[in-house]
Amino acid sequence: MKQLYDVVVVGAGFAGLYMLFRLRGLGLSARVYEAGDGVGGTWYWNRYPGARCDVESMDYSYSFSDELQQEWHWTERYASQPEILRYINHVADRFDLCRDIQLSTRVTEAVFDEDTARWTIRTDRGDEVSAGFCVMATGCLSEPQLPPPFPGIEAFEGSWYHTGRWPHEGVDFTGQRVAVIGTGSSAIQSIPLIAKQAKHLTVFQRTPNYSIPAHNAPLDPEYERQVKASYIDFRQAARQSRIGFAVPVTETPALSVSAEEREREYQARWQRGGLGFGFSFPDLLIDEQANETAAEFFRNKISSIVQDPEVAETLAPRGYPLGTKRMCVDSDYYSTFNRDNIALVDLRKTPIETITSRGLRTTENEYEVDAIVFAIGYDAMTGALSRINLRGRGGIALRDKWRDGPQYLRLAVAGFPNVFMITGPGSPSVLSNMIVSIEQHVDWIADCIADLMERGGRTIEATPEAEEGWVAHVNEVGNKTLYPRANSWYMGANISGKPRIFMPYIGGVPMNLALRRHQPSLRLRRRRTTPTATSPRNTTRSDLIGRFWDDTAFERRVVPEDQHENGREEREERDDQQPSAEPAGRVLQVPHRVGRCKAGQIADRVDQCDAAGGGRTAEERGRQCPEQRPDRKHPDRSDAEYRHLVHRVREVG
Ligand code: N01
Repeated sequence: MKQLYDVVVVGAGFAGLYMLFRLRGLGLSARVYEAGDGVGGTWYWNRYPGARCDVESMDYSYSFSDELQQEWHWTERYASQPEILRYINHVADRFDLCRDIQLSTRVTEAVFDEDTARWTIRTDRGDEVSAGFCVMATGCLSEPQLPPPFPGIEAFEGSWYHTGRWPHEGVDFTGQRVAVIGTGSSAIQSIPLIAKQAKHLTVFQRTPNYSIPAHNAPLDPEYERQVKASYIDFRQAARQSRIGFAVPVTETPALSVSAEEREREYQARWQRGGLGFGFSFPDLLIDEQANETAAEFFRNKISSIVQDPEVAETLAPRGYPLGTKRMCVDSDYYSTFNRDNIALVDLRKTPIETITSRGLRTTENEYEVDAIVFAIGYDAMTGALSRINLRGRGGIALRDKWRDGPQYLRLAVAGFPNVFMITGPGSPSVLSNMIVSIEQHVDWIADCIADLMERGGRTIEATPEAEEGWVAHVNEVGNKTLYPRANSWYMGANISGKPRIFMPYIGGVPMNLALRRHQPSLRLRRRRTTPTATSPRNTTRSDLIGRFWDDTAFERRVVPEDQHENGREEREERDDQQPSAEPAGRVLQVPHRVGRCKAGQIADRVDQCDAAGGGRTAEERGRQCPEQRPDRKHPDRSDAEYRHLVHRVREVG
């Protein structure tokens, strides 16, 4: 007999672990399947030299437990992979999560049964279980581009590695001739360390990147003390920023200030280091000319660091706007090209023809090497999801539905009831601090499941119209920016044959946050209850969700269990997309206003949410952030300052 669970979670990285924590809190049974031999997701696999997070460590951590965030101590401004992995394991142990996690197990298939409205999940180890809900915590950058797409790879007699599948025991390149292919974040972090160890390193670059110094250092104890003393404010600011961590912003467009003033701003941000550079001016991602001023600043920096002018010119990014491929954050990347044991090959001039038994051959030269490091990235955002044979209503496969590009409603896909995707396509995810987005999505999903159960419903899913509208909105907002100008993995351009669509949502974290903020707490009732009609005086959390979804191009329906004998009624409801006058809990169908949701409105909405009150986690709800309480303004921050943190979103809109 199949083991029954309320929820199956796929993946035990940051998202899967917190999802499990929340499900436990609701009293639900859950099973987490993880392909790795340990928890940690990205941070379990990415063990290449120099791997570290380019979001600062005080920001890149869970906020759901005050005890956890107070007791954990980060040692550096930017945490290294081993330290982040230690943190994740600490969280797993501290909250006793491992007993519900099955490691070394890859979910291969999940199939929806319309009669029972349950999912059958199968794994590569022969498990076959049944669950009411499936949560995909599969990560955005977890499906490495493997095997490397170069002919002749099987003939290579040396060793080769992909940065995203690095050997746990590490690799000693001492005395070796090494090739690194790729110059994205993984390469830019590993190249300085490999160059120090190897006898010789050749870097094969197809597209030069914009990389800014990290200025990494031991964590300043005074900064740590300050953050720990005001964590609620700190997290609040992160959630209200478009990218999930607060950075100083300027309101004045780049071209409306003098060249000297622009230079001063760029220089100050270069000096501080990190991804905040992208926020030097509000128009950098929407105005090509403004962007060019920042790009030129980078090129000048590169030529001032790299001594050989020809190498400097090869490293100088041109032809696509700064920030439209993921910016990199490095330690000594450009200066590494001043070493005498490193060479740079420009693949735009001399592409790789083949890997040979002794190295690789470009259209111009043959390079003999002992080891090749493929830092060539991932089938991003959709790769891991498409790899699972996920079959929804009528047996439709997700990978078929997504053949021409992902269709989604931020957390859900039409035709796939009770499946949620954490930080999937169409969400701010990879454009944000992942932990902030993850917590927001997980909280929403947990509350939604609890709500559905409370209302006696059995399935919830996106409607095709709302899904279509959301995809159109994501594209519309994305197309107002310069992002589509680059051949980036955001666009799926790095994978041959992948549809070219801007996959993440540029509207920012606050929009999703606003969804969350409108939800008062809810206790799961274990027995089914008779749904009651809503009234303004007796507003339930679902109504609030519904209303907000209305405002944000979402639509949801709840179909009660007793109407769900064989899914017939639900299919019928699906065919009728008119707003329903059904009482809440029976069928909740909210009219959607697709396309009207402008980024500016999103920001305004967030301000309103603050006024509406409502904390975020159970602990925070208990304590209530001062900004959210009309009677207690925070003494150190004005409303204007907080509004300031809801930056850039208006400009993008
Ligand atoms: O992968 P990438 P990554 N022939 O796709 C090149 C996150 N991350 O692993 O630009 C030749 O960025 C490709 O060239 P091009 C972060 O979000 C975070 O480095 O496509 N070259 C590019 O140079 C990041 O963006 C952190 O022309 C080929 C490189 O390989 C994301 O993960 C650290 C090629 C791939 O770069 C992915 O980063 C690391 C081919 N056939 C990663 N195919 C931190 O938090 C690809 N390339 C610090």
